[in-house]
Amino acid sequence: MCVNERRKITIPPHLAYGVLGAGLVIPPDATLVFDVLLLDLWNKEDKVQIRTLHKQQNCKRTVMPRDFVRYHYNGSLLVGNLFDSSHLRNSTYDTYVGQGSLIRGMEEGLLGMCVGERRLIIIPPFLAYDDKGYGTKVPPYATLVFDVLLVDVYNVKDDVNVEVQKIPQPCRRRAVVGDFIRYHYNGTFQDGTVFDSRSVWHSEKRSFHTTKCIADLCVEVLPLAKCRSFIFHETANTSNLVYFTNLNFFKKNILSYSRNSTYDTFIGMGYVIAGIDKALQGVCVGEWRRVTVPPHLAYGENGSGELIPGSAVLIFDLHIIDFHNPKDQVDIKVIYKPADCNLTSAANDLIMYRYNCSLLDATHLYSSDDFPEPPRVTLGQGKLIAGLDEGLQGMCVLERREITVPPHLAHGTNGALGVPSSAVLLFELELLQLQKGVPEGFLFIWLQDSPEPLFPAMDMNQDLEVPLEEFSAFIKLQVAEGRGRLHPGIDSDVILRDMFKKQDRNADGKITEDELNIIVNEDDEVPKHEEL
Ligand SMILES: [Ca+2]
Ligand SMILES: [Ca+2]
Repeated sequence: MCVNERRKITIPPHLAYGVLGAGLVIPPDATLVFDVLLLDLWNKEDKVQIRTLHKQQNCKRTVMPRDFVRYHYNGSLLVGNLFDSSHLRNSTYDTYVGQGSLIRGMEEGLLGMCVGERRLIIIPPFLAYDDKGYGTKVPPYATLVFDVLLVDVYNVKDDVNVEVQKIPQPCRRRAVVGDFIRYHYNGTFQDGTVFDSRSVWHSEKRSFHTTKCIADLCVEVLPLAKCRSFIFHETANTSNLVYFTNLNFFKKNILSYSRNSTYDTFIGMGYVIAGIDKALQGVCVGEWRRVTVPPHLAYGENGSGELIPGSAVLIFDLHIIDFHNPKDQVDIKVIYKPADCNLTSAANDLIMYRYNCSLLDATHLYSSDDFPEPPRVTLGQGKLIAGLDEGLQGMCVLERREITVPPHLAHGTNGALGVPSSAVLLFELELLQLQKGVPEGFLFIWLQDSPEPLFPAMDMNQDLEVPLEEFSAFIKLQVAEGRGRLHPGIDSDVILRDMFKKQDRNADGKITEDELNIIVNEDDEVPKHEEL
């Protein structure tokens, strides 16, 4: 007979109670008819039976003794009567395996399971509740059938598991503790269910760069001591302090998190769950990592809000956009340098240059090709973001460079149009033209010692006065012969008129020796040969 089989068994008297019958119930020579339903069947030699109903192909970890598991189950008797179900309670059964907290057959039946696997585990009574049964629904000597779906497994000894999925080459630098990183992530549970990253803000401790710290939020978000050290953490090269801001701002920013904006934080300083803090160390820009974080390095036994159940293993797919250290300087990589490179750009020089600017994930931001002609700028006068100005110095004409500019030397924590907060920028540069400049405030400088005495040299026809024409001719001669330099980028006749006016103190249209000497003496405090 099979379990659940029902038979009508007719037994003639000579195979039953015969001529005697049995007491008052069964008369002599009675044919007996039994209606039999087989409810259960087992043998002392039976073992736990496992039937796999579904199993992932890619199973890297299976349940081992002392693991902690979370699973759903339906428990039924052999005939199919359901006696218990985690599904009806709407929560997984969570327990250690191999420590005697389960019936023996279950301890054995869970071993070797993968997350996402579904098994039937059939347990003979002597490995279940034996002669005692359990409650009103499990009778003594019942074989039990558990339909188990494994949701989660980890071991308290587990560390963060990092699988590098894609790593760009070359990886010029790896992130370390103290770096500020921007990354995207997807978070799932081990069974593949996505949890909504937007809603775990209160635990994920995002950092902000703003202006105010509300004490009660600090208490809520971080231990106060930690919050204080965070408040007074100063980022290099900026006067910005790093703060947590008020609750509404905090919520609004977290809740507006989307695939289009990165998650930004300092690494290794406790602003994110411990497992992520650890897993971010050693990443390269552009890298993809899958990180499996056991609950003791995530949200622990209590989980987080409605979204992260207690003791849940979390899997994060991380994509690193960029990172930098507040101490980083501009990184300059020379792509091409002409053989003849004597004249190089410096502060005060007027240059024309080409550029392409992008984020480190290759998102194009802006380019000189977007304009009718390449830009001209005087270096060293605060007209460009600091890192670009620095990266354009020391170049010769036709030299090409790639420079990496950390945010504190670019658009900082505020970002700019199209430039996210705290973004590292990559510039491709080519110097097209270079006109050596003069220090700020000067119109002309001597490149060699000026003639001594100056006035007779300037008064070329020796009539003791120097009108504009003579003055202009003299200065132009100095420039032509390499002894002096005019301010680049301005019409030289305009400059010469300005210079002449300054020297011609009484404005009679000519410079005299006295007028020239007064100016020279007034300018004594500046280096002698840099101005007339
Ligand atoms: Ca003259
Ligand atoms: Ca005069």
